[in-house]
This record gives sequence, structure tokens and C-alpha cells, in this order.
Amino acid sequence: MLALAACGGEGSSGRDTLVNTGCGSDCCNSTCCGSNCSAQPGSFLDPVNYPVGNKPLAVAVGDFNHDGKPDLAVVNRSSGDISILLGNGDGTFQKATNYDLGGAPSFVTTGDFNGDHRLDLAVADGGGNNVVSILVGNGDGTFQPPVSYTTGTDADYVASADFNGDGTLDLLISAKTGAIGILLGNGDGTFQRSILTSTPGTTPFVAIGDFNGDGLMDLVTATGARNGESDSGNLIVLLGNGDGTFRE
Ligand SMILES: [Ca+2]
Ligand SMILES: [Ca+2]
Ligand SMILES: [Ca+2]
Repeated sequence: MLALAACGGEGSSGRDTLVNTGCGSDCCNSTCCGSNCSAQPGSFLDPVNYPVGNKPLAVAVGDFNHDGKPDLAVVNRSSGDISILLGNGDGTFQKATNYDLGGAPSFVTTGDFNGDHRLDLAVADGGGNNVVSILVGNGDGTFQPPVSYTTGTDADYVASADFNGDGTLDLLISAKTGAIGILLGNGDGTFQRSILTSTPGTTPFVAIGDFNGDGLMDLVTATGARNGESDSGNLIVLLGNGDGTFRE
């Protein structure tokens, strides 16, 4: 089970469903509890479940069919596919359409990688396959078959930004080992060879921003506590050099 908000997390039932934001019958928050959870200011209605693939791990939101209503893209690690759920604009979603990816997808992000003003998808494979896959969007909610790029490291996480300032989106992939790879975009939906940076980070999650005001995208990651270590840790800021490389 994948939950999008406060009550839930990966559930114990093993069900493969996408859960809408909400306060379920088995949890409470500051304003509601169980069946009393309805129409409370600041709270959510009961969850609505949507079947997707097996072991959904991550969700991206975007308007994939250009109808002005947000849609969902969900990567499913065990079934090795991606589920697209088109939004109805009222908080409900249509039945998922699944696209086979293979491997063990672990994270997904969306952006227009080929400049046709239609959202595309980038999927990281955290299963040791060392690839990121691009699915070019057709603008009607469907996608072209995935094209994979070698990342040079495990790819647990993927994000996109323009790291070299050429106006086209590039990809950042990162691993639990702290390894980071930048794949510069060519602007036509294809990407160049991965540029690797090693960090002391112990989480694949990386935030992107221009932290020193030079107009170039920088990174921040973190050292969480490893097993057996104390709970201390550090943030690691990596300043961008504007060519896909970074410096501490
Ligand atoms: Ca839509
Ligand atoms: Ca596109
Ligand atoms: Ca770029």
C-alpha cells in the first residue's frame, strides 16, 4: 500500500493500491478519528483506493493529457511497470493504464524533455540495473516505449533541472551510496553519458536549488545515521559548476 499523506505509509496488508490522501478508519489526527473523519476543516475524507501494479513506490503528478486536470504516474517496483491514472478533476481518477518498464523502478519524475510542450517521464531503477528510463509523452495521456540510459551507479532517485544553463532539462540520478549522476539533456528527449559525483551522503534524496546566487543549480543531500551509528548527521551542499559537475 502506498499512502500519499499523513495516515498510512507502507501498510502491513501488502495490498497493491494507491491510496488517496486521507484519515483512514485505523488512524487519528488532531481533528478527527476513524469514522468521525469527514468534512472537518484541515482534515481529509476517507481514503479512496486505486489498483495499480505491485509494490508501488513513488508518484509523480502532471497533466499528461492536456485537459487541465492533474494526472498521476506511479512506479511499481515488483511488477516492473508504471501506472498512469488520468484525473477527473474532482479528486477521483480513472482506472490505471500500465506500461511495462522491466527492472525494478523506484522513483519517477516528470518534465518536458524534448521541448514539445508535452510532459514526459523519467524513471529511476533502484534494482541494481543502473539505468534511468525516459518515456516520451504523446500529450493524450499515453506514452512511447521507454528508452534506457546507463547511469553508472544505482539509481534510486531521479529529478530534473537545467544544470548547465542551456535551457534544456537535465537529469539527476542518485543512489543510497551517495553517488550522484548528471545526464545532460540534448533537448530532443535524449541524454548524454552520466557524469558521476561521489558524496558522503547516505540517502538517495537530493534537493536542488541555486544556493549561492550564481544562476547555477546546486544540490543538498544528507548523511543519515548508518546502522550502529549515532543519530547525528550532516547536510552536504554541493555547488554547481554549470557543466554537470559539483564541488563541496
Ligand atoms: Ca489531465
Ligand atoms: Ca515532451
Ligand atoms: Ca541543460
